[in-house]
Amino acid sequence: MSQPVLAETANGVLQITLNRPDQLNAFTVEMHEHLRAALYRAAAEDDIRAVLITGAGRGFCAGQDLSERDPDSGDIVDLGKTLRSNYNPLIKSMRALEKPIVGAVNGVAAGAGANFALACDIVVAAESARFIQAFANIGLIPDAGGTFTLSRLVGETRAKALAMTGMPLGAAEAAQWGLIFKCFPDDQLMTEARSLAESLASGATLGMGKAKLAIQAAATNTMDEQLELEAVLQAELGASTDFREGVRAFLEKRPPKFTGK
Ligand code: T3D
Repeated sequence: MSQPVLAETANGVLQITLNRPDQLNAFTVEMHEHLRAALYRAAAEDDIRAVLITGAGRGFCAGQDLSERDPDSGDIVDLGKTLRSNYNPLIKSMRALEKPIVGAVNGVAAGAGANFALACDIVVAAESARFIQAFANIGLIPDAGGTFTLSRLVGETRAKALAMTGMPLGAAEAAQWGLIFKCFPDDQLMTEARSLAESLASGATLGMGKAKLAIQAAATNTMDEQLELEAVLQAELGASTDFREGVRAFLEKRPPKFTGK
């Protein structure tokens, strides 16, 4: 049986490919286990400097695999429990990873699949991709961080409209709204996404990881707290090899060779 998640490294990038194309890469419990393992590996291995996440086949991810939910069984599935044991740890581990994550949304991203995509640090999408808060169609609220992320990315008005209507938002409009970074013609997506991920992986990734943490912290910090956090993190980075190399390379008028240390 094929693996539900493929994880391959090349040129400092761990590429994670959701691999249930016939179900548009919908999440199963097994897929969550594999994703957790891949993200654990991304955190643990120094040679992995950036992560690229995409989907196999025509979809990115259709959210929870609804065939794991039986509406006719007498048992009520505790969705709070499935969120706490699968989706919440997934989103938390993506946000905690001090390495850049590029999401390459190759096709439809629906439900938790859309919010999983939006939890990546830099999201690029194929022109034909759509983002759908499909929860509205089955009487749920956006999860996988959606209620936090959506309003911050596109404001409350648009966040509520997406959540309540479940309307598909095309990639070009998603980029105009600021929901994602950029969209590319379908046949160029993976070349562009790989090139972005590899260029990040060869950059000053220690600093990128701290920038990620600081920008995320700004969502809840006061200005004073944020200024202090910047001072703490900058002190740490000022003692890094990458900082010394960056300044030295500038003064010597040559490209820097960063190691992420
Ligand atoms: O339960 C909990 O733990 C709580 C957490 C919830 C998180 C969530 O994500 S809730 C939201 C779940 N997702 C959805 O409601 C989306 C359901 N899918 C769709 O609405 C549509 O499939 C799409 C809009 C995503 C794509 O439409 P389309 O027309 O391009 O494709 P399709 O024909 O509907 O789907 C293709 C196949 O994928 C099809 O299988 P088949 O008929 O070829 O054998 C379809 O059943 C399967 N598929 C698509 N989405 C799911 C799925 N199978 C299982 N679960 C899915 N979510």
